[in-house]
Amino acid sequence: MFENFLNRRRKEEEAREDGRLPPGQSLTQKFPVLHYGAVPIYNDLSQWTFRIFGLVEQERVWTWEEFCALPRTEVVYDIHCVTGWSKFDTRWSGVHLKTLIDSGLIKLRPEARYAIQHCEFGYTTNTPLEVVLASNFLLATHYDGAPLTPEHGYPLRGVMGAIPGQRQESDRYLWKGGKWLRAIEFTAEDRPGFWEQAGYSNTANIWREERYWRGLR
Ligand SMILES: Nc1nc2c(c(=O)[nH]1)N[C@H]1C(S)=C(S)[C@@H](COP(=O)(O)O)O[C@H]1N2
Ligand SMILES: [Mo]
Repeated sequence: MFENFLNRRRKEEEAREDGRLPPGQSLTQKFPVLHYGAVPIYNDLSQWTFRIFGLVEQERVWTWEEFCALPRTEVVYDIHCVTGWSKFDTRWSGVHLKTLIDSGLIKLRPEARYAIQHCEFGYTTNTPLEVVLASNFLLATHYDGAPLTPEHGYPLRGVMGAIPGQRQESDRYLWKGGKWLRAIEFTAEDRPGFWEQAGYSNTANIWREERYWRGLR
């Protein structure tokens, strides 16, 4: 027991020295569940759709089957929750938004500058466009080789992680990935989402420890 604790402490110190653990975070081996409100339960996905709308040349609506046929990617992320836990080397698979744009499946209008993720029960989260187009954002259907569990976002969630050993300007806390994701809207103006309106930082950069909203600038 105590040895485990010392081990974890040592790993945490190493990670901090490597520059892999952002300021104020500690490591966990568990996978905590964190969200506001209820977990939606899907008995079947026949009515489920995923929609791309707003400042796009053409709106898109994909059924579950169609979504599963999109070009897929597997990624490994370190994830960082604003409440202080970090988990290293989490393995996800799903679809990169950038791939859909590069392959012409989504055509953005030039005025598009922000992306709003829309989830079940009205949860939203917002980022600048370049953040969801970066390699550290994934539309994930699987975690660690298996479909997402209901509490982690089944059937589809946004995952906002950091690529181990890399620091990107686009690295954000995990709340910038919406669970039970149903749509992404592209906008010209920014629109603070659920946690952003509840007092969390609009920008949420993990390396600058942007946790809370510091008032109007
Ligand atoms: N729909 C929805 N997505 C959400 C949240 C939420 O409240 N609702 N919370 C966010 C927060 S704060 C975190 S840390 C992660 C947690 O993901 P996990 O429960 O899979 O660890 O989900 C994010 N996505
Ligand atoms: Mo979080």
